[in-house]
Amino acid sequence: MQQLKSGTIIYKDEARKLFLTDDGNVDWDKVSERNEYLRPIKESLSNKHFTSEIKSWAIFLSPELQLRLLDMMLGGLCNEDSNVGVYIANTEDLEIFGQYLEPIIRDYHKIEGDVRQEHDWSIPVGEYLLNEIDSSLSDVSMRARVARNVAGWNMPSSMSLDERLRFEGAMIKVFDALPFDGTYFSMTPGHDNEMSSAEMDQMRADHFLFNDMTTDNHLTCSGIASDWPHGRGIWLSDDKTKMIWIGEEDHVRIISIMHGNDLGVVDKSLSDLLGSMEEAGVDFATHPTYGTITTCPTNMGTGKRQSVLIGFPNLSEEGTNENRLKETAKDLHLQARGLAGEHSKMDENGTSDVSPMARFGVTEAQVTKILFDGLEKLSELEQAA
Ligand code: CIR
Repeated sequence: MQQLKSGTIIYKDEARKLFLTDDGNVDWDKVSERNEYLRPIKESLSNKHFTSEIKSWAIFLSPELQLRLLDMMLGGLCNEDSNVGVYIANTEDLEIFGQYLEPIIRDYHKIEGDVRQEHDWSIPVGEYLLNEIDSSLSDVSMRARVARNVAGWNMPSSMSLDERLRFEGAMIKVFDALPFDGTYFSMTPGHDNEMSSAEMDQMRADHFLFNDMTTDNHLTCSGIASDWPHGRGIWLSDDKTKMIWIGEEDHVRIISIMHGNDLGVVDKSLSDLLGSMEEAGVDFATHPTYGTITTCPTNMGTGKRQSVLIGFPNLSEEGTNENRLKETAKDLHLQARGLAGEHSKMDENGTSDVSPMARFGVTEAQVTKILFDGLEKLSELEQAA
């Protein structure tokens, strides 16, 4: 079988064919062979949990379900750098393929025993003040987002072009009902709300808009980036503090970005926006145990990621030793990313996007507290470094 090298971009139809028999059924021996090849390079969770028992179970699923299971695994099978390697494609997949997916989710989130995701948005304003950690932190870029998928629609990796366009139309109706003034900017060619390339560039420079998804083979081979840029866009509030992405890794990413020093303020802005979508009738997909159903198992639970952009020149050695900052943050259960998301670089001031790693088994309120407490400790270590 052709071995896909890192950096190769392929799309779902092509990816799937690598693991099919001539008559179009899943060839599980090819899946096993590929996993054997990948294991010594990097063992993703999808690879680790594709045990001989799971293979025997998969072979007896209906041909249609076997294809659906293979589709979910394409991200891991087609990328040598995959960490997780599985993307959920339908909101009912956790029921149908739980035997395979649940061990992956539990492994990633280190879940032991019976845990159920709880939600709590009671996050105080005026308590998590960054300038009380360090007086220089009075005007910090603060971001909080939740990933959500809407019940009744296929998830992004399994949507057709027509469904992507209908979904965008359904969301535009929701935006019209929001109690916030804002505008929808579409990336769909020829759309009434199509944004210009200058607007797109500006939104990316402002870190409002997501990147071109076709440059990431995890997203292309799994089908998440299919039909790009059709059905994709962003709703942006007039005050530019609230935004909703359409058609990225999840159906919607609901986001608030604010400058200031009070983490609770950005949470309030985000929960107001999330609540107003629910009031407008959007039924987000949830699972009784795992909470919010997201495309990537890493986001299951709260789907919430909260971050701040702060410089750590000492711990990062003026940006020359990003790993030192990353490892120090990791010990505090925080992730320190570069300036433009995962796998991007920090600057010479060691400016990093710092967020708690936990998404599942913590509440939304706990995510904020973990961020604040972690920043307090990271700041002390920065001073001492
Ligand atoms: C992987 O398995 O490495 C990719 N599917 C990405 C995992 C991290 N999740 C994410 O960026 N949402």
